[in-house]
Amino acid sequence: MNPFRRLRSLLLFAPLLLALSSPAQTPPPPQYPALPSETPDKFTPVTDSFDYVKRDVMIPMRDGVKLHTVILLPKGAHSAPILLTRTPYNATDLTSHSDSSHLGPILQGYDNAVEVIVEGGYIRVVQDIRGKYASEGDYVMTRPLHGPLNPTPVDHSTDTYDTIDWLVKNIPESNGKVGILGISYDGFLPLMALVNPHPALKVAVPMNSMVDGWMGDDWFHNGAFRQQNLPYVYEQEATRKNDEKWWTSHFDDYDMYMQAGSAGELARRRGLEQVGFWRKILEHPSYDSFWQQQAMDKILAAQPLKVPVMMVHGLWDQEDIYGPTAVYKAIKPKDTANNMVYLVIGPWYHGQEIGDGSSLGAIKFNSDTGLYFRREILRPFLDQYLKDGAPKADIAPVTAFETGTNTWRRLPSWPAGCSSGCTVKSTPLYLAAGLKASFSAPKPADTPFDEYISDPAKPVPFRARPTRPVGYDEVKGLTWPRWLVDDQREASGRPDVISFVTDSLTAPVKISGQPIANLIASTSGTDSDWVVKLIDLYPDEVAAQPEMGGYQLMISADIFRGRYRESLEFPKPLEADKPLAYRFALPNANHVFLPGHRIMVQIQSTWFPLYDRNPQTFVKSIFWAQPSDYKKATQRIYHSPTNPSSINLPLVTTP
Ligand code: PG9
Repeated sequence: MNPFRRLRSLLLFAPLLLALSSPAQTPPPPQYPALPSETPDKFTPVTDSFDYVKRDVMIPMRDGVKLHTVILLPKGAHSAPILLTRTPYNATDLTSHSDSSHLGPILQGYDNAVEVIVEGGYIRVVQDIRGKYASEGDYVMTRPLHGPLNPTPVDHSTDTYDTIDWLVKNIPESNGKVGILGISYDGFLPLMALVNPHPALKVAVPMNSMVDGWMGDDWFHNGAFRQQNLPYVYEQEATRKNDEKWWTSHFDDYDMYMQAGSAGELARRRGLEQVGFWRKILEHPSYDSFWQQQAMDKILAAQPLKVPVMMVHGLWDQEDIYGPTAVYKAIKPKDTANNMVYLVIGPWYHGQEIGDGSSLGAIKFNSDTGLYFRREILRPFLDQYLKDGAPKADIAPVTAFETGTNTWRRLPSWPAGCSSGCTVKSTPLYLAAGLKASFSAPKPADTPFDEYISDPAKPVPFRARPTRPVGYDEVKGLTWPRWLVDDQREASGRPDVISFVTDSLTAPVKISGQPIANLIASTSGTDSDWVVKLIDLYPDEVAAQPEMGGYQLMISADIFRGRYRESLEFPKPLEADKPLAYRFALPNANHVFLPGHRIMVQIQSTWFPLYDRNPQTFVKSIFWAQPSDYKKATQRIYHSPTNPSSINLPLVTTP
C-alpha cells in the first residue's frame, strides 16, 4: 500500500479507535435477573450409609516430601490391623473400582486379595510412591537403596518406615500392627520394607516380585533384552501420571521391531533417551555393579531376618519368573528356626493368584488354585501375624502346586520333592543322535551334532503372529499373560528350531526345582543366543480334552546370550565354529510328566520380538547393532560321548 494513503486512513479512523479503546466510554454490562449457579462452592458427599470411611492424606517423609496415601477403614473399625500396599500405579485408581457404598466393589479388580482384606476387617492403605501420581518427589525406576546407586538419604526402605510410623500414630482405629503385600513392582516394594523394618511391620507377602532386572525378571534374561517392555519404560517415566502414551505403528509388534532394526534405534526414534532409566539401560547392558548392587536377593541375603515373609511365585510368570524363588533361596538359610520364611508356588501367570486360578490358557488345574491360595494360605497367614489373638496358622514352609498331577503339596523346603524321604537329584536328560532325548549317555554316532541355520532376518516368533503388545486386556486381544503356555508345536516344525524327544514314558517322571541347560554348541558367528525349552509333549490324542492331543507345553524355558558364557559382566566374542559349553539355570518347575507323554527339548537362537535379536556378529552394544551386523549362522548342538549336551533335570525319587 502507498504510505500516504496508509497515513490518511489512520487519521480518518483515529477518533473511532480512540472511542473504542477509552475505558470511560465502555458500555455498562447488560442487566438481567440473577440466576445463581446450581453447583455449590464445595459439595460434601453424604456417605453415612457406606460400609467404609475413606481418608485421603499426604504423609510427610523424613526429607519433607509428602506421599499421597488412601486409607480405607471398615465402618466402626477398632483395633484393626493395617494392610499396606505401596505402588507406582495410581493409588486413587486402585481404590476406586466402582461407585459402590461397599468396600469390596471399590477394591475389586485389582486388589491383592479383596476377600481376605474385606472379610478380614483390615484397614486398607494404598500409597503412591515418590514421584508418581499424587505423591511429591522424584521418580527413579525401582529406586535403589541409599548407597552407591542412590546418594540421597531416602529410598523405599525409609519411605516405608516413615509411612508405617505415621500410620500407627495417626489411625486410632488400628491395633498398631501392619502387614505389607503387593504384586510385581508392588511386590518388589515389600522386599524393600524388610531392610531396617519398622517395629510395627509384622508380616510381608511379596508376590511375583521384581528382584533382579538383569538375571531373569523384567528387563533382561541372562543378558538378552526384553524389548517389548520399551512401552512400559516410556509411559512410566515420561510423565508423573503416565499420560504420555507409547504409540503403535504396526498391529503386529513383530513388524514394528523388525522395521526398527534394533531396540536402541526404535527407542531413539521415539525419543526415549529423554528418560533416565532408558539411558541407564543403554549404559549397562551387562551384569555390572549397577544391576548387581540393586538385586534384591543379594541385598536381603546381607540383612538380618526380622519380619516373617511369604514369597509367592507363579510357575508360568511371564514377567518376574526369577525373583521370588531367588529371594527364598537367599534368605531361607537365615531361618534357622524354620518359622520366618515361607514359599508358595502356584500354576499361575504373573499375579493370577488374586484371580481365578482354575486354568491357564488350555491348561486346566481341576480346582480354583487362586481361591485355595487366598482362603487356605494367605488369609490364615496374615491373620496370625496381624490380628490380636488369632490362632497360629497351619501353613507348611513350602506349599507347591504340582502340575501334571494337579495336586497341592505341603513341603518342608524347596526343592524337596515330597513331604518326607524323597531325594531330588540333578539327572542329565541327554540330547542324542536322531533327534532323541534319553537318560542314557550318548553313544558314538554318525553325526556327533545336529544343526540348524539361525537367520536374524527371519527370527523365530515367540508366539503365533500377529504378535500383540504386552498387555492384560483379553477383549483387545492382549493375551500376553498366557504366552508361556502357548502350544510350541508350530515352533517345533520350523527348520530353525531343533527338537529332541524321548520315547513315550512308561512311568511318571517327576521334577522339582531348576532344570539346568548344559549345552555344547557351536556357531559360525561370533555371538549367539541360545533358547532352551523343556516341553511336556502330550499323547497324540487326549480323550478327556481333545484339543490337548499332541500339545507341546513349556514347563521351563529361558534364553542365554552367548557373549556372557565366561562372564556375565565382561562379554566376549565367541570363537566361530568351536564347540563351547553353555550352562544356565532354567526357571523352577514342579511337574510330573505322565505315562504316555514324552519329554521334548527345543533349542533355537531367536525368541522375537520379546527378546531383541542377537546380530550373531559380536558388536560392542547390541542396542546399536547395524543392519550389516546381522548375519545368518550355522548352529550346531553336539551330542557325542566327548561333547554331550543335556538338560539336567531335578529328578525326584521317592523311597
Ligand atoms: N512386571 C512389572 C514391573 C515390575 C518392576 C519394574 C517394572 C515392571 C509389573 O507388573 O509391575
